[in-house]
Amino acid sequence: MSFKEKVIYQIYPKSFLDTNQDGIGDLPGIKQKIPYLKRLGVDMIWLSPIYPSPQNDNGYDVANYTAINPMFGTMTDFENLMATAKEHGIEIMLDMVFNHVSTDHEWFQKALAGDKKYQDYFILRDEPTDWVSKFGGNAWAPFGDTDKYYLHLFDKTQADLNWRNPEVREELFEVLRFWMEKGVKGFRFDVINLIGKDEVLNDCAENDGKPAYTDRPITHDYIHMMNQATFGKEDGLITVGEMSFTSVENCILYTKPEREELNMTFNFHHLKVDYEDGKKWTQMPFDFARLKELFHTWGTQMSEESGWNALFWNNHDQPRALNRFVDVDNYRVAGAKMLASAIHLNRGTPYIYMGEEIGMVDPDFDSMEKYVDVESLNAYQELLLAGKTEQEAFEIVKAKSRDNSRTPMQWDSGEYSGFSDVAPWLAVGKSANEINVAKELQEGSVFNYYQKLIHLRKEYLIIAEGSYEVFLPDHPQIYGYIRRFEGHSLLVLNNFFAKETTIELPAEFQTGEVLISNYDNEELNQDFTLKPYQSIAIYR
Ligand code: TEU
Ligand code: CA
Repeated sequence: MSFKEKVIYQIYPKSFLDTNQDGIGDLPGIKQKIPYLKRLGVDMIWLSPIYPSPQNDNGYDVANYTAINPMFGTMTDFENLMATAKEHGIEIMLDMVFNHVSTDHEWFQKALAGDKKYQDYFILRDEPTDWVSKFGGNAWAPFGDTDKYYLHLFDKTQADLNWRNPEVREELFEVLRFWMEKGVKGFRFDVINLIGKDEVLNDCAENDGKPAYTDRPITHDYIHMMNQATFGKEDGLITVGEMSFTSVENCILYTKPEREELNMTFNFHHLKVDYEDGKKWTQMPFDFARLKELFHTWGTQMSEESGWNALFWNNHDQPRALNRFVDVDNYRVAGAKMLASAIHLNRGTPYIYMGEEIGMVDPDFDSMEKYVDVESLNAYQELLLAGKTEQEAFEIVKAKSRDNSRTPMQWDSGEYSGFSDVAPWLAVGKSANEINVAKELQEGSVFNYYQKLIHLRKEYLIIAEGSYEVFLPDHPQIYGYIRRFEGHSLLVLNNFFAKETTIELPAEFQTGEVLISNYDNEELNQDFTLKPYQSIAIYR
């Protein structure tokens, strides 16, 4: 089965299931839930980092790439998880954080101790540039008691690696081989479009310095080298690159098969349509016209140039999409299904973030004390400094914090939502008694809807292989597209609002078959009315 037919499920290990009652999710917890994931029907699970780490950025600060963090279990636990997954026909994708390492990593420690070889593993300069760290503040920090500075595009405990050094590249390629030998079948590469830095680094006032280090031409060379030295040789291995602040032109280059870089890319443009002036720490209703324009541009161009998108609404860095794009108090269930259809029938590989399949929502915390994420805490301080009141700053963090998606998985209505018997590392969301797996499997319909979408992708090749065509580009409520493959067509209509709307159905689809809808099937008349948050897919 090609990566185009697969559906991938993302797990944030810290928050999935705690089996040894320390308040932290673990590998045996994931293993225990493999049958649940099998029932959902996903093909592969992506685990956010499980390696030793001081956890300043929840594991995206890696201190050792080829070991398991004791907090999650042992290498044996990992192998057992792999075996159980395999028995159920589920593959494992690991998260590779290759742009930076934790300053606890022995490479950085040796560099600090004066070892010249390891100093060349990092980006050290006499003078900092004006680049701003993605977690706030200048992106350079003093390197020990030398008079040099090291680059950290993220937290100051995440030091950027020097990919210009061939020894660094070889070390990282060796990491991939290590996990491939264990049977890992997928890699998600963290902010991989930032690895290539120019030889001479210059100030860049535009966009906090991003253009100076993002999607540099040399990055494509490094990814191609990595492909050739490791996964490119292995059939069926899936690679996805997380691309920060990228462009469709670059993502086509990263994913066009003949370039031998990656299978697919994540980009975040569609998740910035509720950012005022492009700034995350603001609040604004989402701009539907902009969302459509992005989906249509990326859909069409990737289709025409044979690039491939990773499709997603949620991940561990994003507030829950239901809270952003849907009137969640009144239409949570219809909205969850509509959002799911919009991407699962689209051209690209869909990703489901844990809890999405039961329609989980943001935790609705009452105070700042509940938040733990480094980015949120820094942003709160910056908002206060910028003159916001505590209440205003809190409201923004509440809407935007990455912790929104990191709260424990809601398994049942137990005290800690069936995640653990003890207080978890991050509080459980308020909705746990209403929204949880046990209840969903008994009486809900979102999980079944996801099951059906996953199944359809395998049954109707048009979903995996069809081209992408824009439908009703100027409609104020509907995001629609047509897929075409071998004489067949699939029309997908998604009403993004709580208001009904009537459209004229093209003649060819009036005689079509409804593949899936979140409302009871109705007749396909020329004048077709979509109900609030209705989604419908018509095949002929
Ligand atoms: O995120 C990349 C990234 O650019 C994030 O800063 C993202 O823009 C932000 O979280 C949205 O507010 C990846 C990982 O997914 C994230 O968890 C890590 O913190 C980051 O890289 C550093 O490794
Ligand atoms: Ca545990």
